[in-house]
Amino acid sequence: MKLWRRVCLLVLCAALLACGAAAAFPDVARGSWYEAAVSEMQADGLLTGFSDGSFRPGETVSAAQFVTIAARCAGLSPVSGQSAHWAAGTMEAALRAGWYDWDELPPTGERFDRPIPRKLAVKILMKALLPDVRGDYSTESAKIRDFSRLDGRYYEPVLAAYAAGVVVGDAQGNFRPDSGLSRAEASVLLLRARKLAGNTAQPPAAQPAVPAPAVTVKGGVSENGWLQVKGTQLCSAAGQPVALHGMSSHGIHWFGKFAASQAIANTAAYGANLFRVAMYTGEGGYLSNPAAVKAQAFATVDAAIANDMYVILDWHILSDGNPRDHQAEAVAFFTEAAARYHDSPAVLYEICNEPNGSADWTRDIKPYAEAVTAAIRAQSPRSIVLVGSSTWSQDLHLAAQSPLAAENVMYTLHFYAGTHGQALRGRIDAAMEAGLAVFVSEWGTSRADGSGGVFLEEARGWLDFLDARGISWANWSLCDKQETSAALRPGAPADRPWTQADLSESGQFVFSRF
Ligand code: IDC
Repeated sequence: MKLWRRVCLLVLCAALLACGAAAAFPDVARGSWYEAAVSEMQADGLLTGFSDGSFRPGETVSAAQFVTIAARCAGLSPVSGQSAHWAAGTMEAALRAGWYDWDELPPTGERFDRPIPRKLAVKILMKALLPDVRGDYSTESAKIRDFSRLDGRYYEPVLAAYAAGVVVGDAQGNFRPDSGLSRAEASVLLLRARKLAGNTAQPPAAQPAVPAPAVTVKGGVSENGWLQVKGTQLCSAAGQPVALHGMSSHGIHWFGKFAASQAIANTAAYGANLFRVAMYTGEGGYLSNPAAVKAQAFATVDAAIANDMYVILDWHILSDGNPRDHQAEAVAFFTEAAARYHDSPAVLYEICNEPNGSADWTRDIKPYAEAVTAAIRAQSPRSIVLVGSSTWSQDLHLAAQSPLAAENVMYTLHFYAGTHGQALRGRIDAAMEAGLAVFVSEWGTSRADGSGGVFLEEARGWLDFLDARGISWANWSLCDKQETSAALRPGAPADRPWTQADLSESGQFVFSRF
């Protein structure tokens, strides 16, 4: 009898518990297109609804709600947050996991309760649940009628989501990247991604061969001394692989105040061990006003040296696309510079920023590089020389077919994250395989015209790629110009240390990567 009562009690409890877990949301319509998804997610403890018991399927999902559900789906635990918002801990964990960037949802929380745009929701769910899926650009973009409205920053996740069938678009075939989505829609999308993640978990997708990160050291001139090139790697005097990271100035004849001592020291304070002195030759620069611009360039080099930083002296050809046109001036300039700095291990010489137009590697650039390198070596035999190639320093493959015979020469590759991607990365790998040492002496988070974006997702991919290969870089540019590649906000001061608020979106990202 006693036993019987206990069994009854147990059965009753179990019934109540099951009932509690499955208590359907009263506002989820039976037989609706989303009912099955919401019930399944609820049964798995992924959806909890509001304290009044409702689910509010038609309500627009907020960023905090979406990230919270995605975190439950992916098993991501909260860490300590940066604001008092109820979701701050989960948001911080998602940010650190790289699901989104700080500028998309600042950790200070002011956008947590706003509707999350579809493009960002898709990015987050792909990162959280299907990070290895990729979509072919032409196949997938053809499925999206309003593809032209999608910011390039979201191409990768959105194309992947279409390829995986997580997103199918509305009745007109539009993705509507900037609209919000309802809580019902969010549940359907997340459940689809979760199921696919479960299915794709085994067997693991074949990983592309990514080289193990090169173990490089940082540190300034006093630590690393005279640099040398060993194989394809820049090394310290002691032979240890070194990576230099820092900012390029904008044209020093325009933005000289950000190429002076305090500004350079400010980048060092964030961890930079390199500064690039962009001395335009055309555009009203050195060739128009040699004495003054040279004095300014040398003063900038001196300021970098005083901060124990490596410094690139850059003969910044741009509108004057063929370096041969001013070879005599370059030889004279670098002869004087190398004589002045012959006993300083800090200075690297970049002898032609970006040959372009008709400039040809074999006919123009290589003979120019031989002449200027010889002039530098006559004064300073050990200095590193950086050589650009045709097509704005993108034609590494042409340099690799016919490299210079000299030692301690590196070949520059310039990229802009909103314009250049896998094709140029492929050239770097091919050039390294052919034995070239590569230096990314200029790159931007923007498009190649210095504006647009910023493309932080793409930039992150690029920097990870460079880190894995021990490749050094300088970012364009340290100035407050109204263009997205500028690292400083318009009006930022040049005469005191900077706070985060002085840095642009690009600057905050780049400085965090020094
Ligand atoms: C751009 C500057 C822009 C300036 C323009 C012309 O960002 O403010 O008006 O030059 O002087 C390069 C060049 C670099 C460009 C940069 C962005 O080396 O001088 O700066 N870029 O367009 N190569 C590819 C991109």
